[in-house]
Amino acid sequence: MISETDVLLVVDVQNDFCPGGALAVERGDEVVPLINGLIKRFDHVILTQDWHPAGHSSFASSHPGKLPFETVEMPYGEQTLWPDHCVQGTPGAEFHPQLEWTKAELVIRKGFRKAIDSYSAFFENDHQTPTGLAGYLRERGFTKVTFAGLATDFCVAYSAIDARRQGFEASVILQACRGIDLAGSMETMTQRMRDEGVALI
Ligand code: VGL
Ligand code: ZN
Repeated sequence: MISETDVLLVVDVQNDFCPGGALAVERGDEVVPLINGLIKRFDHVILTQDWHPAGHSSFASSHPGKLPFETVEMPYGEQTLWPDHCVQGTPGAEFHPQLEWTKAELVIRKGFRKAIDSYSAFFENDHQTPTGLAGYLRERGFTKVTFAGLATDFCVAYSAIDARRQGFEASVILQACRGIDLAGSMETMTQRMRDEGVALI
């Protein structure tokens, strides 16, 4: 049963994470019809949107000599480098054209600070800078967050783990997610979600 204190959080269903996009997640577009079904069933829906300024520090192109999917050491720890993606205002940053998002009550944009990446919908990758989402959920009286979207092993997983750490119930609908799977990250992050008490559905 879905109650008034439940919210659906749709993570980064944007063109750049779908086939043909700059950081395409394999079969990423397959989640769209499933997520549209979930959006219909939930009374409350929030979206996240990866939203980087041009020249963002998570882009390999900002690090001479580095290639996408290599890592660099940032002041806040190790950071994977990505192809340029989800640049503010570009078509790649828009939601998938078939995503039925109009019902969403909030769009949380993340990754807009040039010097720091943000996988989680709650905290940037320094694990300290909040996005404001936890406060919003508390003020609205939501206690349980259900996650779907892209990518399972990055933004979905980090968001679900932070939801638990912020005291919310969290579940992930795996069928309605697709992963990047970099260096075994699908396996690692699903185990980490289980360990943190995220329900995998
Ligand atoms: C994501 C890598 C970089 C994601 C965002 O949405 O999972 N992954 N930016
Ligand atoms: Zn990003």
